[in-house]
Amino acid sequence: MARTSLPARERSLLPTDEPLSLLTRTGEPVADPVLDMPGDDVLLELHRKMVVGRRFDTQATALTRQGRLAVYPSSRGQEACEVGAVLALREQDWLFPTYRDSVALVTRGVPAGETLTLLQGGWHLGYDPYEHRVGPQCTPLATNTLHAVGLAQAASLKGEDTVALVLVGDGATSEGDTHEALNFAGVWKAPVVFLVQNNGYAISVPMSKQNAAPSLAHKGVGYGVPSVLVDGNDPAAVYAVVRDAVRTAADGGGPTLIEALTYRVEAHTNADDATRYRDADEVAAWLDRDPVDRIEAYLTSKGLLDDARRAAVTAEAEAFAASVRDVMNTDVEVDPAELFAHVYAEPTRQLQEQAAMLAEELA
Ligand SMILES: Cc1ncc(C[n+]2csc(CCOP(=O)(O)OP(=O)(O)O)c2C)c(N)n1
Repeated sequence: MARTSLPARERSLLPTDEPLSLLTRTGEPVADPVLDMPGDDVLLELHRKMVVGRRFDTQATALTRQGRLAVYPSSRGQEACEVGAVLALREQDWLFPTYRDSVALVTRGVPAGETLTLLQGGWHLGYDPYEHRVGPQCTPLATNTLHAVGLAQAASLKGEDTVALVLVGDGATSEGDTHEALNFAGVWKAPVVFLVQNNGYAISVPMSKQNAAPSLAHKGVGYGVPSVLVDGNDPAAVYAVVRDAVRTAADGGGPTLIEALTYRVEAHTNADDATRYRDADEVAAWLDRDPVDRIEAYLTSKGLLDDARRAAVTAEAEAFAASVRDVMNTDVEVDPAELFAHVYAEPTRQLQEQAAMLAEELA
């Protein structure tokens, strides 16, 4: 059905045909009729946090090779989403990330060592969710969508000014949880923002094998949730659409579904061989759309980023990577019996039996 022949209400929920963008791939500004270019201070902060985030990402990948991290899902290439979305949150808002979103956590201020505890296998969760207003990094796909809607609705019932931002991948939108979460977010007009980082693949499964809709953002219409399609490699645009969606939610306007078109440059995790399901030309084409290069080009052409500032940001990123190495190179004392703690308030008989078996094996 042609867009123009749809009833006005449905049309208003649909995304634009082309992804929204504020910067071309070579960093020239694009005038958008709806989105405002973020201010210079925000753009400089986006750049700083993206450079630091990328360095953190390469450091974490290196730690897997040194046996210091069990597994690491890189978000290289997705920094515009990881950083743009988090900087658009207010202090009182909550973030619900996945395993891929360590850079988002670090951007939110969770200490790197605490962020990486889960992936190191040191402890169930290395940080206090309440301290940073960051839910546990979830590894079961899409469970965080339900947590986000639940928290957002509870906050709304309590009269609190809190918005929940949930990050998911394209693959997670095929899970029932995402549909249940979108449905009730729409019914309740819960203050929640769904950001789908569509990086093209669910491990080796390409988008074409799991989605028949024109875009993932089109799915919002069925739930009465307005949807936005954005260039996910454009940090200015991602920041602007998430900030607008957070404002709408905070003002009582309900949820927004945002699909950000991006690409995972590295393999799914260090345990995956991406050359088995995608070719080098495809990766090269996306490297050409690099989000860090894009904002650097814009800031440099505007005279906001000079060699001195670039060097200072690089030095900050290097110092941060060194601090991550220091934390991760320190051996942690882990008591295997703690694996069973905090699973249930009252441990079940099965858990008690398993704990006893483990204790016997280790004795
Ligand atoms: C409920 C559930 N089913 C299956 C898996 C196995 N699994 C782990 S990652 C993944 C693909 C996820 O792809 P996507 O949501 O696009 O996120 P990305 O890894 O690309 O960021 C799958 C199927 C899982 N973790 N949880």
